[in-house]
Amino acid sequence: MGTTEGSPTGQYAFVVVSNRLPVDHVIDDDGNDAWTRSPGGLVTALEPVMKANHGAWVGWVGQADVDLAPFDNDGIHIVPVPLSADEVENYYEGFSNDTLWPLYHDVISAPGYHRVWWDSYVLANERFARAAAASAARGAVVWVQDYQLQLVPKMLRELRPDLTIGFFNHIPFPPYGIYSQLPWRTQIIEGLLGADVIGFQRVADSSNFLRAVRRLTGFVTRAPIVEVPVEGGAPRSVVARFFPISIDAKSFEDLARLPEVQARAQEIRDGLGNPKTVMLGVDRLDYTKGIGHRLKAFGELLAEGKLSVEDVTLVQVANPSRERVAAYMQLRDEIELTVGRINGDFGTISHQAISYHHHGYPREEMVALYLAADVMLVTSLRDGMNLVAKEYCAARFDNDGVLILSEFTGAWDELKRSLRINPHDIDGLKDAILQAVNMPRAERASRMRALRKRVLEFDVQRWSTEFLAVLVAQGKRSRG
Ligand code: GDG
Repeated sequence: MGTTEGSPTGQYAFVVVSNRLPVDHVIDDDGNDAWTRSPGGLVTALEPVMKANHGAWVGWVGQADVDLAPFDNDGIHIVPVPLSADEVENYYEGFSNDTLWPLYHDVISAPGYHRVWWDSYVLANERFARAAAASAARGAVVWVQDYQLQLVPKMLRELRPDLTIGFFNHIPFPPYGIYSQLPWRTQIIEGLLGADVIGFQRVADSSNFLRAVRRLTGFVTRAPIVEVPVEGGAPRSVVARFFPISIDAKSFEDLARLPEVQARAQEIRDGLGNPKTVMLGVDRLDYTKGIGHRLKAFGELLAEGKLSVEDVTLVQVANPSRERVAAYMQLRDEIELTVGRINGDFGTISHQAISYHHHGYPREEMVALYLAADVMLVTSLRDGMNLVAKEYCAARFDNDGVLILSEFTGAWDELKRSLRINPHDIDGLKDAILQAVNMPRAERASRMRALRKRVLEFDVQRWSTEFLAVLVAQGKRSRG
């Protein structure tokens, strides 16, 4: 890595670094390059900070071998980082999505440990770090996002010691007994400790991280602080604590209040043959989400005659995801086989058991689905937060609807008036489904009011404001 003297200084006081840029490349009607802003919560939360602080966003455009010059897009300076087809395969699909993702989600699927993947991860992280270093003004605040970029904080600190560096991990941080499998476990910990503040979703994640720090480096920790020794100087303090992420709650409620979205919700119910109960699952098609467990519970309830397809329909949106990774291809086959079996066994000419959709929808349609659903099923086996659970509550301004929520999600720490389930306990899951289907209106309302209060108060704006306040304070403490 280079040194301070060698690295150029950019002009941006606030820089976000994430694997993917918040814009998608499209070709417009005249055949020219154009950009559409992806409407994720992170972008919405950071947009005001970006605009007020002359912000830049460093990330990959999502296509291999596309090298574009930086450009401005609606008040944000966009800095594309190119990735070759090899890097997409090794750094992204390989090390990020087939090593770190399964390892950090309790090895639900077996992680692959391949040295070529790791080498590519190091090189790609270096490229992101250099692009961030070249964009950041002297003393700027840089916020690095997620598990694909865990080496960036250290690399960036070596290039630019003047920067205040934050990192947020969107996925869980595993217990040491699992984390210690990783052949490069010490390098990742050292990479993260380059930051001033390391944010996690849950208290359990930050404690797991602090334990890994103690075991692998021997550095002293006094939660939430890690004292990182500095050669010939006083130790540097790093804050590692939880900052649960949230959603732009008001925008979901605003959409739900639109008459056309409500009309669409009714149309969805009509289209399903107006069953008494509509149950809904919305997930990326990922093995962490427990879709198979949910289908098993529903299938058994139908088989036992405790539910009937005339009364209950399950709508399952399975958003296509990581389709080139083998574990995901296999998962898709398993889920679709199960859906086909359940529909074949229990469906009638007029009533399907499961209405299954392997595609993504516009946000308005998602909100219409939330409004149409009497019961929302979140059955993750492990999930950093799970934003879908929060979106469902935000949309339900009518104080109706029942949220069934896995205790293995970050959201469970906040949404305690949901129906808590352990997705591995199929009988418990079936009981919760029956309880939800039969819950009296007054109980639904009282639970939903409490859930909504939490989600509307602790929104993504608050999350980013709190993280950045701690980060800036920590930066001042360390660098005056
Ligand atoms: C990771 C962590 C953590 C889904 N289908 C459609 C669609 N979505 C949107 C949802 C929601 C988002 O995608 C999914 O967020 P989740 O939090 O549920 O899950 P991951 O994708 O795994 O996210 C997770 C999150 O990062 C944030 O830190 O909570 O734990 O795994 O917003 O609404 N959106 C649209 N159409 C779809 O078909 N428009």
